Amino acid sequence: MGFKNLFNTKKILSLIAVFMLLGTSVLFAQDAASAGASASPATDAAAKDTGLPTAGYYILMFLVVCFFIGIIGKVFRVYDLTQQIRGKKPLNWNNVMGVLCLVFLVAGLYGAYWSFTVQGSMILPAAASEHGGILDKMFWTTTGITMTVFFITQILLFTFLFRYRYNAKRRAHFLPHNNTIEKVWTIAPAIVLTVLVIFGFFTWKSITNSVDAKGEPASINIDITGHQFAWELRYPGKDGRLGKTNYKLVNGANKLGINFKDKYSYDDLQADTMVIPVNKSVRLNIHAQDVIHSVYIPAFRVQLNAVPGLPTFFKFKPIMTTAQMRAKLDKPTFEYEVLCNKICGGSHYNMKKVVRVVTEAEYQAWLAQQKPYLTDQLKKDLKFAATEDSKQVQQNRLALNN
Ligand SMILES: [Cu+2]
Repeated sequence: MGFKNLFNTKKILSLIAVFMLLGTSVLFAQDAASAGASASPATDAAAKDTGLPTAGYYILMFLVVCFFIGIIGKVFRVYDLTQQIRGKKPLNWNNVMGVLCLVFLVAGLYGAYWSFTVQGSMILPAAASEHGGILDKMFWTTTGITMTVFFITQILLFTFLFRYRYNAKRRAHFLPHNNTIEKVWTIAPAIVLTVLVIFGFFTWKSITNSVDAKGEPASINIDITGHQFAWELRYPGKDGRLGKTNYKLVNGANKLGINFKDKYSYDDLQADTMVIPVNKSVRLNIHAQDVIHSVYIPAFRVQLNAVPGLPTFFKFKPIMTTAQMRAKLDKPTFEYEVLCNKICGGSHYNMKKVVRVVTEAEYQAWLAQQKPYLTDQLKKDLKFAATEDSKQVQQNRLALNN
């Protein structure tokens, strides 16, 4: 047997397919194993028990479906041939394709309906922030318009395919060009898209308009800093102002690089939970220390990238306390959350913190319990007191020299 016979195209392709199947199965198995290894033995067992199919399973299922469609096609072909041998009318494939188009239309429309009713129930609850309502309105307007267009065009497309399928008795009308049709299908979407874009532009402008209205009390300034893989929060102390930061000052003890020469920084507070009072404007100052992260508070419809070296901010006003939302959703354990919405690395999923919306009194009580960033240890490390002393010494020296 020659070398060529041993390795023909079919054999090589089959071998590649087998290797791909094995490869993906092994990869998926490793993923499950490593996920289990990092967790406790109990969760390890649970991970193995999930019974999630591997990529190989889906590829096999796909091949099986293709195989069955092939068989059905062959059955039709055999039927067609026997009809011809018997001298009867052969199968009209145009009718078959036309009916299949209708079947596809009905199945597709049912699929759209199914995804609306099944996934539709998973959408976010009503916005818990002031600007969130406007965003929701925009979302539903866009969804309404696109869905209307979707249903009309799909129904027309497949009905026309069925209605005007090939018929030997009918001749098709040749339409090389029609300016009116060209104008209609260019101008109509252009108008709709322009309206949507302008609507979005003004909505975004109203949301991100940073200027405080006259007489409006200043927003509560909260710094949120993303790093792999956590969010750090910084609240201003009694002075209501946050001290400056500088990335060059970042070290083990001063993880945010707070410039403690700035007197506003002395009383800056650290917090583990983002607690904010209801119906008060909050200004989130957004920073990142390593890669691009994204501050995302879905319940408030807040999302903005956290870019290293480019501080940004997002102002919003929560309108519903956590307790009110729990009662509304009938979920006693519900919590608002701030998440990272950029796949920023292996432990990206760790980047979440609880956000709790409380009454003003509860907020003040909570704030009083938070610890300052400038701890006694940090004061020692930074020779904070020493600098004050050395200034005094220098002044004394100056006085002596004079
Ligand atoms: Cu991140």
